[in-house]
Order: sequence, then structure tokens, then C-alpha cells
Amino acid sequence: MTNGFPSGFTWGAATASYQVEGAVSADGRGPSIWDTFAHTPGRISDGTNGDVAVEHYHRFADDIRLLADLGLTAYRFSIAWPRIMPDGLAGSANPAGLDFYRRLAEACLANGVTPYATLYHWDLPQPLEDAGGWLVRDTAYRFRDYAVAVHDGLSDVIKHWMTLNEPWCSAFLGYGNGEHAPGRTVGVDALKAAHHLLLGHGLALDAIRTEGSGGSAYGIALNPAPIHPASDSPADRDAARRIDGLRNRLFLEPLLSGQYPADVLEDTGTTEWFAAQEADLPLIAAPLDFLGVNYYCPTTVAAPDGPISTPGPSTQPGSENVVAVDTGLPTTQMGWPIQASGLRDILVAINKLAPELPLYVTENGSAYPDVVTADGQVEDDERLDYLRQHVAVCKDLVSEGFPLKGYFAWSLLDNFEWAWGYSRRFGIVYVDYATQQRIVKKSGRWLQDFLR
Ligand code: IFM
Repeated sequence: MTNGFPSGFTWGAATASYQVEGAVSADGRGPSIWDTFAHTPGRISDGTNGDVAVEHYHRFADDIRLLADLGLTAYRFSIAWPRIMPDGLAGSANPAGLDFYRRLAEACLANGVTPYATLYHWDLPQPLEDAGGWLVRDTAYRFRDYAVAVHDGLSDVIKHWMTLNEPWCSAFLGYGNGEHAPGRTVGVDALKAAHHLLLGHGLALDAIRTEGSGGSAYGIALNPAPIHPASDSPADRDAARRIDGLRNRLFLEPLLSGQYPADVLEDTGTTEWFAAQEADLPLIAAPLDFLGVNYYCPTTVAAPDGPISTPGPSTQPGSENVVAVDTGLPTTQMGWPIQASGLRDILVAINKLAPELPLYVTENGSAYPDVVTADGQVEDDERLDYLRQHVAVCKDLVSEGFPLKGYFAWSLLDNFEWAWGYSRRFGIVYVDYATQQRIVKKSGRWLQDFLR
């Protein structure tokens, strides 16, 4: 036991390809939807993009040494599909792309760090979006082919795999309210995209697991959140049911129970469409070795009296009248309320659905406007506090015998925070974007001391 955690507990930090790598034209990488989106005026609040990011493509060896110096023994990164299949099509696996991730995984292993790879953290090859993106079934099959190419190329050095990261974001921010690439805005399309993402997950898992991969573990990372009604009124309780349905049950139930929540399909008028996809469910519900949970905050919702607002671009198709309510909790720079007990709530809720399933916190972290002091330090006490509170929740759960197997801080490094550009820092390591200098923040030092 170390600090109340069993010695086998995994401690890591996470990043994602487009957020950190830069080098967008290196070694045959093709364009992704995020290149297109970020270069479209008005899409990113500070007008930036991931062209350079934090140069992780060239600096990964130093970054992994830094991660190991912090006492972390796992690195969760994502593989950029457009580096492996620049045009998104099978038969075109790019050896230089595979070679980059081989070098990265080998650098992890050389530093005593276990690589945890996510196959899709939102950077769809642009040619696949041009062919319909996640709104067409074919993309799920292309994802399977890509997953097989990566797994064939790297399964000797990578033993922990996640298919998708936060399919809710890909579907509802990418196709629902357009805040993320590809920036499409037809509410119910988000549900269709969600299904094709889950189908891609199922196809990929089926293909890579049957390829002789003894000793490897396969999962998916979701971003479920506790959804609370603002009051006990029937309207608010119904609002919470609806949002919980879109955010949580639409993903957890097909994956863990092999069915879609009927009420969500009814609310969104998609019952008939989903009935036609029913044959995909056994594939989607194939057993997982673990589930990754990315947790940041809970949400409290209400359904105010009065007319339903006109449905526009929305992350909550069929429930556009539902509003998020400020409950007075302190918030991070993202405006996200801080409530560490929400991490317990969501993990316990998932555990009820799948009592035997090992769980990992695959992301957890907070954004604050860090500053470098005159003596070159970053005193991020608020982030440290956030980290300490959430780690304490994990400790309690583990001490109760809960099947929580690891914790990954989001993020190892400050990076490109999607539609917020570089204006939101989540790292436990500060990055000076002008010089690319890395400075371990006080929160990172705290983690290092804690793990020592
Ligand atoms: O930066 C993102 C990450 O890519 C996915 N999960 C949430 C993080 C913070 O918004």
C-alpha cells in the first residue's frame, strides 16, 4: 500500500494527439477535421490551432521523462488516425505514422511507464468527413480497419487500448451544437453519430481482440456525469431524466446492457431509426476489460415554466427547454462546478450497472489561469486542491474494495483546449507557448510528493 492505495494502482497522466503533437504535416500525416475546423475563422475563441501545439511530436521523449520524474507510471495518449491512414482508407497505413507511436511507446517502456493508447480522440481524417463522417455507417468500418492496422503494428509494445474517447463529445458537440469539429448542427444527427461511433467501437474491439492479443486489455473512455434536478418538481426531475439519458444512458446502456434507453429514443423521435440498427447491439455490448471514466463535474438542470425555446443547435435534442442551473458551487475557469463527491456518485452508478467491471479514472482535472511567478514557479493552489479532493475520493473507494484500478490526471501538459484554443490550461505541467519550456506546477509537485 502507498498512501492508502494498493501497489498495483495505476497512476498516470493523459494527453490527446491534436491537443499536444503539432507537426501536422510531418511524415505524411493527412488533414483531420480538427485542422479544417481550427483553421475556419471564428471557430476557436482565441483564433489559434493545433499546427504547433506543444510540439509533443518532437519533444515526446523529454515529456515522457518528465512524466516518469513525477512518479507516474502510466501515460495515456491518443493515436492520430490521419498519421496512420492519411486518407482514412484501408490499405494505406503510413509506416512513418506507426513508427512515431512505436518510438513513443518504446520511450514509455524505457522509462518504466506503461502506455495506454486511445485510438480515437476526435481527429477524424478529413476525407472521411467529406464522405459523411460519423453520420454514415461506413466510417465505423473504416475505424475498424484503422484500429486493426494500429493494433497489428503496435500490439507488441502497447497492451492497454481504448477505442474511443468521449463519444458524447464527438456526437453532441461535433454534430449537435457544432462547438467542435466538424461543426455540424442538426440535433438528432448527434444520436445517429453516437450510434456509428459505438458501432465503430464494437467492430474495432471485435477485430483487434480476435487477432491473438493475449495479455492485452481493451476498453473505452466515456465522460459520464451525475445529473441532478434543481428541485423535486416533476418538471425538473423529468429534465434530469432527459439529460441523464442523453449524456449517460445513451452510451452506458448499449455498452453494458446491450440496449438503448427507450425513453431517450422517444424523447428525440429516433425510435424507428434505432430499431433499424438493432442488429448492431450485440457487437457494441461485447465484454470490456475495463471502462475509462473521464470526470470533471456534475450538472444540475431545470425545466423552467414557459414556452419551449426554439430548437436550434443543441446538445440536448428533444429537450431544448432544459437549462443548466448554477447551484453556487465554486467553479473552475471553464465555469464547471467543483464537486469531488460527483466522482464517487458516477463511479458507483456505473458499478451498479456492471459490478465486476474494472474502472479507471482516465481523465480528471481543472483549468485555471496560471501565471509564472518572478522566480519561475507556477503556484496553482486551486488545481492542487481540486486534484487532492478527487484523489481522496479514489482513495476512499479503493479502501472500500471498489474495483477502481487507476487515476490519470488531465492533463500532463497545458495544451490546445479545442474551441478554447490555448486560453484554458489544464496541465500539471505548465507550457510556455512562446518557448515551449515546461515548468512543473505546484499541483504536479504535490502529486510527485504524494507518490513518493
Ligand atoms: O481537453 C479535454 C479532453 O480532450 C477531453 N476531455 C475533457 C478535456 C477538458 O475539456
